[in-house]
Amino acid sequence: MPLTPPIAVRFTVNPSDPALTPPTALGPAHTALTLTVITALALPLMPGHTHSPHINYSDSRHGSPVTPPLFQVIQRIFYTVNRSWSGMISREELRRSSFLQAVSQLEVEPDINRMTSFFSYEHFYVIYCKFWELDLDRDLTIDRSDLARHGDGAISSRMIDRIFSGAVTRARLPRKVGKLSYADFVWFLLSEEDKTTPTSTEYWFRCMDLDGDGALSMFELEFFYEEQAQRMAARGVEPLPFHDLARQVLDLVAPRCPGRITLRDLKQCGLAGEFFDAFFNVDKYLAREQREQAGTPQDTDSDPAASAWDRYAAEEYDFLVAEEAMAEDDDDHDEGSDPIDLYGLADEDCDDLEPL
Ligand SMILES: [Ca+2]
Ligand SMILES: [Ca+2]
Repeated sequence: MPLTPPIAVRFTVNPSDPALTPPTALGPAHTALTLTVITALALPLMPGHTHSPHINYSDSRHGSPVTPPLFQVIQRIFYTVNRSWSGMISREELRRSSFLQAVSQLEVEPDINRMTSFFSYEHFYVIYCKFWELDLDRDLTIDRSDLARHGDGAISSRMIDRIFSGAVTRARLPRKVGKLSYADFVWFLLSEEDKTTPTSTEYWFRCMDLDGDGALSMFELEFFYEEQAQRMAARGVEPLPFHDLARQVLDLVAPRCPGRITLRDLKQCGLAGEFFDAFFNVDKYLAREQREQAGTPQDTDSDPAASAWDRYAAEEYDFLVAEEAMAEDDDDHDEGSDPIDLYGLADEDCDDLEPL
């Protein structure tokens, strides 16, 4: 049985959201799938959904509520399929993606949690709980100090600044200054916990490309490594001098133009995760270094065919289930412990009292 979300929060598609307006650069509306249309397509696929399976475009434009599991499924669809980051899925993007194949598999797969690419309720629950842990004031947004607590403070402050700078804001989505929405957080967490995907590589590349010229220069690498080195020193680890690290990184990535790393270089080298963690996630960088020194580069208990995200989500879900079971045990224990003496009768002879 899936766990119950901590609270039934409802997200609403805002009909005035500019993201729902087709951009003229991409042609007329019928050539691409908008957020609203994807909502309508995905809604009937959700387990236990309570809305009409015949929801249509006009219904959504009037602000049909979107429940968190559905909202997240939509974000995952865009994260994986909308390779252009336009907020509009083109026919070509849909054709090249695994989404339609995943939809067809729903007809033969009785357990939706096995559909880990888009539809898993367990994956929704993990992301939702992670958001819930950070959103202390319950305003359904994440601010800088909230995100700084993610992963016990693993992400550097310079990278957090970049995430909030708008470098990875998808076009036309309205956003509050200094706030990440739930949708932004879904993109952040998917990118942070699986740096092997194309979208993740693009996400972090955009963050590190400070001047937006399409290449990571030595200056940009040093800017992020400066804080990373300080954080390693704070953990009692002597950091490599930047020039030594840069030499290692350039050997790893082998950019076509020496000293300038492009997005294409990073995708082609297949080691984007190692690259990014070396510059802004000190804990993952050190953990990988320790595993490599110990000769155990990968968790031997996990399914080698599973993605980094699938492994992360499975571990976190098991942890959340265990945590919830412990909380229930504590509740049961409390109920079975000494009763509160509401009436001050504990020291009196109560033999003649009727049980309440
Ligand atoms: Ca908040
Ligand atoms: Ca640059």
